[in-house]
Amino acid sequence: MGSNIGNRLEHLQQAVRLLQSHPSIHVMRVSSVYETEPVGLTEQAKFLNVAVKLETSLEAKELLGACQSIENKLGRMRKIRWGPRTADLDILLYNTDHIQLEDLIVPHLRMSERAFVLVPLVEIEPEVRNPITGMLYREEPAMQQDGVSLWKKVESIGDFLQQN
Ligand code: PH2
Ligand code: MG
Ligand code: MG
Repeated sequence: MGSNIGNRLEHLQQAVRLLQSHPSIHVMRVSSVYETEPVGLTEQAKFLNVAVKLETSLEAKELLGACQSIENKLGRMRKIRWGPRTADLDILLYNTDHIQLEDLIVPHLRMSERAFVLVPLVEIEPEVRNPITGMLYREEPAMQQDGVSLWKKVESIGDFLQQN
C-alpha cells in the first residue's frame, strides 16, 4: 500500500482497518512504515509504503474489488497514472498464483524493480520467492536502490494502528 497525500499514515491505518473489517479478510502482518522517493512520476510528494499479509477466502479478482472499494472510500481520485494518491492498494502476490486478467496481473508487473515494494515485502516475508522465476525477492538487485528509509518501526498490527 502507498499514500502520498495528506495524513499519509492515517490513510494507511484506515486502509488496514477497512481490510480487517471485511468479513472474508484476515490481516496477518503489517510491515514497518517506509518513507520512499516517488518512482515513475518523480515530481510529487514522498510516499509512505507498507506491505500487508492477508489470509482470505476471496478469489484474487474479488480481493481486487475489495481493495478498490477501500481506495474509493479513502477518496482516491484516478486522474494521473502513477500520480499522487491518498491510498493505493496493490495485490503483489496471491499464493504462488500466476494471474493474467485484463485488470489484474499477479505477481505485480513492476514489483521486482521497486525497492519501495521489495523492502517492506521482504521484511514480513523474508523467504518469499517470485513464483515465476523462483528467485528470492530479497536477492533482487533492486533491494539495494536508494530512496527507501525506515519511517516507523512496526512490531505488530496493534502497533501499526496506534495513534500518534
Ligand atoms: N506508487 C506508484 C508510483 N510510484 N513511488 C513510491 N515511492 N511509492 C509508491 O507506492 C508508488 C510510487 C504507482 O502506484
Ligand atoms: Mg501502485
Ligand atoms: Mg494501484
